[in-house]
Amino acid sequence: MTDERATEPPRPVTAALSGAAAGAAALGVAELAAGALGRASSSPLLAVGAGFIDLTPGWLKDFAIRRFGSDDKTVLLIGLGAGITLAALVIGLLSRRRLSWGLAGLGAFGAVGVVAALTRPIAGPADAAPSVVGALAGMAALTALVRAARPKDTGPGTEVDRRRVLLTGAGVIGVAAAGGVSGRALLRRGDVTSVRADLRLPRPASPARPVPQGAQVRAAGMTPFHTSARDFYRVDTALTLPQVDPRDWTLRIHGMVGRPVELSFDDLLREALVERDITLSCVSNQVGGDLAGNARWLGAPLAPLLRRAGIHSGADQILSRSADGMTLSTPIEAILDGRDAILAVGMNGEPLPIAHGFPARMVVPGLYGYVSATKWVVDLKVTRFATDRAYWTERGYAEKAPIKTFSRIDVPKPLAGVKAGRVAVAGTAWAQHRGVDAVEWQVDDGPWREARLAPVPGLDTWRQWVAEWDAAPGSHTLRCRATDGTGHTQPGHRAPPLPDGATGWHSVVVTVT
Ligand SMILES: Nc1nc2c(c(=O)[nH]1)N[C@H]1C(S)=C(S)[C@@H](COP(=O)(O)O)O[C@H]1N2
Ligand SMILES: [Mo]
Repeated sequence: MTDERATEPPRPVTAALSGAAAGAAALGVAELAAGALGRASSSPLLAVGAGFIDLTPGWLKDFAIRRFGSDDKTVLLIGLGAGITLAALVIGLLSRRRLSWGLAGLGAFGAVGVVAALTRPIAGPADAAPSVVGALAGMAALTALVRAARPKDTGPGTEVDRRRVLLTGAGVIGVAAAGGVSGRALLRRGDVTSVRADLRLPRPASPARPVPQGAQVRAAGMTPFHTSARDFYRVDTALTLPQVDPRDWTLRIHGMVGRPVELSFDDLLREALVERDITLSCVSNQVGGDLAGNARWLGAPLAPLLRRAGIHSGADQILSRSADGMTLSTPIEAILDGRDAILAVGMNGEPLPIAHGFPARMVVPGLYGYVSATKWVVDLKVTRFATDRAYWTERGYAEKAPIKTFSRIDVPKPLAGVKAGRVAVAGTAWAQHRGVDAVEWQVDDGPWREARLAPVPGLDTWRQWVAEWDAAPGSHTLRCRATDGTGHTQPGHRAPPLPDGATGWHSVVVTVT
């Protein structure tokens, strides 16, 4: 009798690899299903990744941004991939003991995908399908692989049919790859890159004020006054960029209003557009950090749009929502007080880049991005802070967050070596909508001295500063602090970004030889 050997399970390596292959087939087929649906957010991989982002508390977000910057999402996806691979190997090993255990493991995976996809803010019931179909495909693949690897009774002894194992394995990997590749290709159907490239924006009814001569400090390594779209920092929770076609785009203004409004993109372009230089900055920016950028925005003023809808008294918040379900809350008074709060469609003379909110985003000078700068915006609800809470507010950030008065040293760079003698010390300061009235700088613990301020077109952009330092040999610490238009000076006390923006003086250590 050969019963003993006939029930002998496949070798551990074969079993583990079978699990990995079955897992890959599950993900590949799920991608294909997500592609067929045309909904990236229904892909279990992306839905689970997005779920992770949503479960991230404020302090961990600040940590991830500090450590990985704009690569934070790549790091998340790599971690997720490693976790899934490990789990799939374990599922393979389990199936060696009993196939049903392996199948249960794949089923559990599918269930996680279903929950993640259905809890996305923009989910519909169909979004469960890719995880279900993927899990079923993975189960079929695992069953086929385990059967193929089972030793067969060949009369004189038992033997594993290696050819069958290899062919089955190749088939499963082929399904995984074909599913993944075609799924991704199908998802690219919705890509709006070419729609954006063909879009022509109208000229502004009110052009930007010219940038005064000298706004740009001439010093090697100095930050440019205008930030190009390519160099502009990016902070958002979107794992895949929302692809919003302007032909389908509408903006709803509703809630505590007399007449709800729905605007098409063409309606928006018919408004009297303004062009303004405005510096955005992120609440997660650390002392000395570079999560800020200054661009020329083209857009429709928000105040008249809201007034046309007829705001009820008692409303104090605009809860804005993006195409991917993100919510941000902005105090109504900041939008109505006369500042250039706009629904932007253009950035630096072009349609908004997709990563920066194409086709429309909010820009409100003076407020951190998370309470004002909604990208891919599709909905404005007029409401009250007491009624509705936005995404980051629920994660520990302040409800209201005016940008704090900030200055940093851009040159010399930290730990730079410089020659003794005349050295240009220069940097960037901002206090949007209050303006920067002074920047002082200090060497070691010497006296504070006033730097020369470069001219600016208005209160809503950052302002460059420069000073001449007679540098003596040795190691020195340079420090700076700004004072805004209300007379408030940036405090030396170090506070972290959470809950309403970092404080502290920026310092740079340099070696003079
Ligand atoms: N839809 C959406 N809009 C968003 C965010 C987001 O996560 N989703 N992040 C906000 C934050 S925290 C900041 S600082 C700014 C950054 O804008 P940028 O990426 O164009 O620099 O966008 C804001 N708008
Ligand atoms: Mo931000």
